[in-house]
Amino acid sequence: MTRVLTHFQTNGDGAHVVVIDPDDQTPEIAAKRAIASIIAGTQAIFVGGSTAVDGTPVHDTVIAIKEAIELCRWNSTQDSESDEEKWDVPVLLFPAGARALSPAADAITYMSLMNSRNLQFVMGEQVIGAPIVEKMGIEAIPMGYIVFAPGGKVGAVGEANLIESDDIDGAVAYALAAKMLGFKMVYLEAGSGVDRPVNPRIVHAVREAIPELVLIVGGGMRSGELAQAAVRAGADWIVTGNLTEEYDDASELENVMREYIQTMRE
Ligand code: 1GP
Repeated sequence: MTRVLTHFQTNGDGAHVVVIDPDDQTPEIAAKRAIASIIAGTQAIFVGGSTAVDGTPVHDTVIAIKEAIELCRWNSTQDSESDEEKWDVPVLLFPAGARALSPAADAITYMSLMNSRNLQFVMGEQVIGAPIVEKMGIEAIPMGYIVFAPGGKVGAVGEANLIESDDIDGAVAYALAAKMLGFKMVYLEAGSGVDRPVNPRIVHAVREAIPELVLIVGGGMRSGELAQAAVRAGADWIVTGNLTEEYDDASELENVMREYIQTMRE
């Protein structure tokens, strides 16, 4: 079962993911933001944050988003001019740990924080979560998660040995290790809300080193121009979190995200 992985492999080259932190908003608001983003062109939703959360807000948030997407899909079937495929947007767990799980999700980014000093984030939570995910029967997509300076909260909480923004050899070595370990996706993370996203030169070098893996880049991608630089350097998918959470008004968010995604793809 690799349906969601296929979605990531075939829609890359300038696609957009919204990451929603269940601790920052109610499930209803999360669903509204997800829908506004999808109308604007977002093609996947990650649910999860960098702090350990208990499973309930994660589960409620996943359910609210999934129900809202299904409702929009149904509405689109009633309208001959609207495109039902637009709603083929998977909701993935992007968990901080083994407690942040929900069986309602379409898939889970089964990730290892490769450059953490703490074994718990490299393999510990993964071992605790594996029997739970197996029982839930959701698709697990193996992902190497690599945190760069400045790193933000995830760099600190995840006890990462941050990779400096000019350390191209270091970044490439991690990316190659991710490939050799069998990961299908690699996520280059600079940290949520940071003022310096991952250096496009690093994105480019990693892209060249692992052309067959899905390459995701996030952290501090505040503008369409920054996202465009990462896409031109070879990123398949760009993630934004904070940007989405700045707007309470759905139509305002939709306009901002539409412009962002358009610029990103130019
Ligand atoms: C978090 O990389 C993401 O994992 C999102 O970062 O909040 O800065 O968009 P931002």
